[in-house]
Amino acid sequence: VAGHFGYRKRDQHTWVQNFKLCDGKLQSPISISSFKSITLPLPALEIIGYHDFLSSPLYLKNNGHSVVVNVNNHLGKRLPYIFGGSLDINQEYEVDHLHFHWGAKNNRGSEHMLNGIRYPMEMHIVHRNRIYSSLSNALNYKNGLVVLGIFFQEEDNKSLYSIVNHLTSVRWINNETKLNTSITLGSLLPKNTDVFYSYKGSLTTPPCNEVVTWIIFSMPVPISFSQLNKFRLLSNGNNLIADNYRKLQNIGLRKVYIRKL
Ligand code: 1SD
Ligand code: ZN
Repeated sequence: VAGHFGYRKRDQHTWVQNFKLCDGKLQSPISISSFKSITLPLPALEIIGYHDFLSSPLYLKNNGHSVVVNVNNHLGKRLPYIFGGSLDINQEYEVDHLHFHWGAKNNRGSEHMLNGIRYPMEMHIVHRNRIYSSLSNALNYKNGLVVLGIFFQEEDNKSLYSIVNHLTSVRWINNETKLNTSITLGSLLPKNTDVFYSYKGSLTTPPCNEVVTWIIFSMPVPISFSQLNKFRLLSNGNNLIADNYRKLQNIGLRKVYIRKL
């Protein structure tokens, strides 16, 4: 979606010069506190088709900012989608792609913080409102996107093998490789999706459009140290991609809602 931007402190300060929206009042990520969140009696988030294998071929790509699995080529079949939860009634959001933000060290990497914790990695499953024909079209509308944010914490995890084992093939920018095993999105979600936080925010990368309903699951997903280290070897040509997370943004007047069981 955007061209050049960097994650080093001095680079992040320049985002607003090239991308005006990054200076808005509804920016992401934010620091979430369960105490300050407002409990709402929300229905469950309906997560449909997440246990079906995604149509192959699936490609894993290093885009210089992250590593991405595109899912939007599900020809013929209906894409996995979500509705309910904190989302407006009758609005369905189809999966488009997923990508990761990670740190060079275990004490950083996630974009959002939860109760003072920064996890070593955060996965974003980006969804597009079905009423818009494409991701770039959806970027023009307040209800355009939903991103599911999923934290990882260090522990072994077999369900990540299919992605992690291919990371060495996408070490360099624009490298792309075909996954030789299919994956389900469900295997990448936390065991429990009943508890989540939701707030109105933005893309965490330029151009920072304020079109994202964020849904952040409270429960993290396990990832092993050696799996994390494979992400940490990915390069954009000049530097390692690690530490590809945006600094925290002000919550301002926004409310964060929590759904509990
Ligand atoms: O960083 C991603 C960006 O690469 C793109 O995927 C965009 C949606 O098209 O979303 C942002 S983010 O807000 O999900 N980090
Ligand atoms: Zn992201």
